[in-house]
Amino acid sequence: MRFDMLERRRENLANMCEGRARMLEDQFKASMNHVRALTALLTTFHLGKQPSAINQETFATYAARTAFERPLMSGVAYAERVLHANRAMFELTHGWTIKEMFSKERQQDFDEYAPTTMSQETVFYLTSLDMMSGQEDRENIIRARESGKGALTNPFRLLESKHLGVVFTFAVYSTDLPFDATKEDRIKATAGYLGGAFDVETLVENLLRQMAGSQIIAVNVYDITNDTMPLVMYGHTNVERSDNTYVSLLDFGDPLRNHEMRCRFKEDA
Ligand code: WA2
Repeated sequence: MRFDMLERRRENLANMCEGRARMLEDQFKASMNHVRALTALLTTFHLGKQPSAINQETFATYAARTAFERPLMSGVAYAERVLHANRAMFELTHGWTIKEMFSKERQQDFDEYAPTTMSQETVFYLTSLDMMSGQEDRENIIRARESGKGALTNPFRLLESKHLGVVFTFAVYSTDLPFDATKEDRIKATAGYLGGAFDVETLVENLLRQMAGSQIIAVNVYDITNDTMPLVMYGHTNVERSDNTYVSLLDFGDPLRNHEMRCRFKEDA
């Protein structure tokens, strides 16, 4: 191919990749901002009222009515922080026992638990499961509550759907904390966790399929937090960084994680 044609092809790939990266980033951030807004709702109407003005039914209705605000999420849920000393009382009040995430058996004794108490209908199966029993969810819960910022997991297979995705978690505190509160202050004030699953495998797929040129380019998204071991977050075929690949940086709003999009023309295009 002539040099100027190759140049135009490259430019075309760069434009398509950047367009996709910005679209994905915007939808990710919009979804996360809305989960953050939900924490204010929970603080005001759940923790701030005696008795709580939010129950499963109210939460599920509100979550369904605002689902369009979280275009890449399959569902949101609230898990309560329960200390072991309060477990018996908590289980008696709810009329169910706290369960391990994968076996669905009664959770064995630990210092604390994070059972889901309210959920959007689409992820109702999380109810009563201790979200601290899954490694990705657990690490995310701990990081979110110590930082007061939103946290994203590694890409992993989500419960039930088994789709590849990531979970986003935001801590809900029982008191307003100063911005410079210590980790210990934050842990002590933690009342629960609001989170949601980004079903990347189906919802990102949908988004990208709708964009012009989707038949001719292959797109992958990687978590490159550990640069020597990129983790596939989206994509069927592995796209190596090479001369034929354009790389767009992605910022999903978790400063401790890095992501990138890699695009190339498909073999026959
Ligand atoms: N939500 C949906 N599917 C999942 C999942 C999850 N976590 N974990 C594994 N599959 C209630 O961080 C608190 C949501 C976790 C929030």
